[in-house]
Amino acid sequence: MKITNAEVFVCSPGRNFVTLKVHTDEGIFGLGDATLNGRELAVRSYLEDHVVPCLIGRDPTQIEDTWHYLYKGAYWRGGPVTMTAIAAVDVALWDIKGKALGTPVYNLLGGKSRTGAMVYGHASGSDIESTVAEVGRYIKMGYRAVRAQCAVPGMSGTYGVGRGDLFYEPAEKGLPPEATWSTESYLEHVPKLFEALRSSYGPDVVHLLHDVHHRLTPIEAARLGKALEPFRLFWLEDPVPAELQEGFRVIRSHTTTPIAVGEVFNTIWDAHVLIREQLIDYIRMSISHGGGISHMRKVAALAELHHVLTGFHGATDLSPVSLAAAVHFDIAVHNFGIQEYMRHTAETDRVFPHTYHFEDGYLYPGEEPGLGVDFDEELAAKFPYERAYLPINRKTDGTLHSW
Ligand code: EZ4
Ligand code: CO
Repeated sequence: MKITNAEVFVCSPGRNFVTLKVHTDEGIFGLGDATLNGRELAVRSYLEDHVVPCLIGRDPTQIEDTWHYLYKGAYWRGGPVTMTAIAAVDVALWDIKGKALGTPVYNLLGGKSRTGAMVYGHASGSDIESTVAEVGRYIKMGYRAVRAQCAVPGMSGTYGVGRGDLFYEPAEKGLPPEATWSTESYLEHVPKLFEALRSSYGPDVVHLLHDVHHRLTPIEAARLGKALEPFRLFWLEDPVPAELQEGFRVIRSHTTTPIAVGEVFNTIWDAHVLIREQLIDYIRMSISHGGGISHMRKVAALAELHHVLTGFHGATDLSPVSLAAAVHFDIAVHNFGIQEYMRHTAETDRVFPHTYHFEDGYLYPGEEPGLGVDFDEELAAKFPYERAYLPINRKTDGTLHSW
């Protein structure tokens, strides 16, 4: 089999997605997600201008060799643009392999370790009462785990607090909007939210999660982790910016609240110290930003040795192609922890028809060969790219802060 062509599509059925379609001389094609929120066109160019010409004529069954060809062959290793592009090629090749062999991708990854992947959804509200009610809605829909984010009094536009009803979209159209941040108000407010959640729903009906979006210092994060211990979080996510990983030692020495990190990591080299030193409990790298299925298998295997579970990023900026790949991986890999899952808009679901499905708090993959996801090019063309960015975040004195 040979790769004959690969096309990159940028569309915006509710939000922007970059999709790679790899064609072969046997008529089989594979799909990969190349979406990088707020930097979509850079990945399109990386693929179209630098990767696709090198793919033509290659054997699509040589997935591991192609991965190293793109990673090592570039000389310039790693980074989000490169690794998202490599991931898209890798996932498309796994899709092709599954179709060629007539088997779903999870079967190529060792078969099922479980039947479904437990997911968490995002509940948020403008105050504690409405956030508690929103968590209740997710419980009623069958979710076993819910991330709770609440607007902080006195702060405009708290990041991670959804605007829509059951849909969550972190990016905004146009140029980046700006929001304000006060650590003092935030640290006061969050424990009150989780106290209210546990007093409403009891100690064990639902797993509760919270995302800090990299906005605290290590000692502040340690204080928050300690304050949240009575409410038994499933995890506290991205407590500090993760470039300086020593910060996690400080957090770890103060609190037993489980820690999750990694949605902005791109390679195993971003994660190996945190995993080897058992400074985290969940690794949140995703297939689409972490080099694809081939690379994430290595991350998961390293994590398994060190009691770290997977908890893939799965916000709405990861397309249904990513989500399909994640669900196959989640049910196969032994040290799976949880999968983030925010439902896409109806337009997105129509552009990417798929067979994975949600039921009773779990996602289940389809049984057809490959990933079980398709791409409707004609429909996608009706939703052209619209510039959109993640918000900028400033402290109350105007200093730029983590997003
Ligand atoms: O900020 O997906 O856990 N989920 C998140 C998301 C991310 C966006 C970034 O593109 O933190 O909201
Ligand atoms: Co996050």
